[in-house]
Amino acid sequence: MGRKLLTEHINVEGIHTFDVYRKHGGYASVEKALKTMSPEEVVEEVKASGLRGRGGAGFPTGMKWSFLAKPEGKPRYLVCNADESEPGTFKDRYLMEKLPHLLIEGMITSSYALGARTSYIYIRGELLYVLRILEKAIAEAYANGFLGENILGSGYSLDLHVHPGGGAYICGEETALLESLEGKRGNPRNKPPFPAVWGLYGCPTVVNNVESIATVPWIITNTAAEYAKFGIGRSAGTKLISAGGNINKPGVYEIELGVPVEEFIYSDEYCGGIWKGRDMKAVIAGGSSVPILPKELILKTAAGEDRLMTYESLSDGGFATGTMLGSGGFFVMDDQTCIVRHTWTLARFYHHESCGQCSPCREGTGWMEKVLHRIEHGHGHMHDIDLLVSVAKQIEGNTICPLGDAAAWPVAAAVRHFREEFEWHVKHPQAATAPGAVFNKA
Ligand code: L3W
Ligand code: SF4
Repeated sequence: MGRKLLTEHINVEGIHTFDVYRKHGGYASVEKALKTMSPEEVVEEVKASGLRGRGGAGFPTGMKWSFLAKPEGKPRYLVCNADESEPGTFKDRYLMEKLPHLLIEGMITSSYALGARTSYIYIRGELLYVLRILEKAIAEAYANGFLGENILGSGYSLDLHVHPGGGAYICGEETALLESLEGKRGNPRNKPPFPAVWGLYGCPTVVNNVESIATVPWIITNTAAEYAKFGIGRSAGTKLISAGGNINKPGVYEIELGVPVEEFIYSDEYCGGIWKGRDMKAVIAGGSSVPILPKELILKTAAGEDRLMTYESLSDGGFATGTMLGSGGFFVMDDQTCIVRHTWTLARFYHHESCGQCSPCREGTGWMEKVLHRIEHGHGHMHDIDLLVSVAKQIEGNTICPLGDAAAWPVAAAVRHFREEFEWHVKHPQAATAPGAVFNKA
């Protein structure tokens, strides 16, 4: 069994309450930071840990913190991005539901490091019951002197609010989230300026994912040096993986970064293999926004080495042969899965969720959905397959926010790795549209 850093006590009865959480060592990082460390020392410790953002981009957390501008007379904010909406990703919900005080502890210690006096948790609007859990836990933290004025007599004060999200995938993009938090429509802003300079209400703001913030308590309590002992190279620590699809044991797993992909999929400690004894066809390793990989490439890199669950190994070979760790939404498809149908479903999602601000995304996602719909429904032409690649290329890199790329990459990768399956749909429309029909290479 791998060591659990965040979820060690997740199944302890009553761990969602202040008293039980405290009994199991909870809030130690707040005591340590506020009583014995300067804010700069906390930032340095997080930097030294090698922690990278767990929301999808993998940007070094300590570096992001050190970019925070400190202009005279302006407040600074910490905003937790809890708008988890990436298809296939459900680890933040699990963490907040089971361990609300871990996130609150991370918010306090991180806010202290950043000099924030007011902080926010922006939670996906649909997760109303989790919002209630957090509100209850926040009230307990106030009642026990861990939030509010003069926390633990340290002179540091913090108010923490939970804010329900706007009910759109795009509100999880950090600048759209800030717009939404300000009470406006969640349209992404152009970057730069980054939120670290111009964030909430035009003030310097750090936006971090739930899991990133929930990792800070362990680092501060146990030291960066201890944290850096977990993982491999630039992929330090552990990562929560939301495992789903056609596997025997779907769920959330905290893995030490560096576990071989094959072990993750087939061992009983994790996914337990493919359901119904079937073969595996493909995997989306990091949430729906990352390129899909066929079985051969998800298990081994192009050089024939074991693919590992790390930022580097999963992206080995770029998009020709690799993918991304992303948000850790690990979705496995068996040999009965239709890749064309799956790609169309995703395209429909991104088209629906595009905010419509930039033409390549607004128009391109619509085109991709339309073309995929006709291929899937037996009306496609051979040139449609290249048209998909061409539209994807024109979206990539030409949009305000990453949703454009997120819509383009899965389509381009599906055609790159499963062209034969698209061609089969075009050449054999009747067979392809029969109920339950799936392309069979043999
Ligand atoms: C200051 C600079 N700050 C970069 C900050 C930036 C942001 C972070 C990463 O998208 C990805 C996306 C989804 N000065 C800075 C700087 N920053 N340079 O660093 O920035 P970026 O632009 O690389 O990414 P992002 O906008 O954070 C996130 C992908 O994640 N994804 C989506 C996951 C969705 C969820 C969910 O629903 N919860 O996790 C999955 O792979 O496509 O590519 O903070 O400000 N010079
Ligand atoms: Fe909106 Fe799409 Fe442009 Fe992002 S890329 S700003 S979602 S239109």
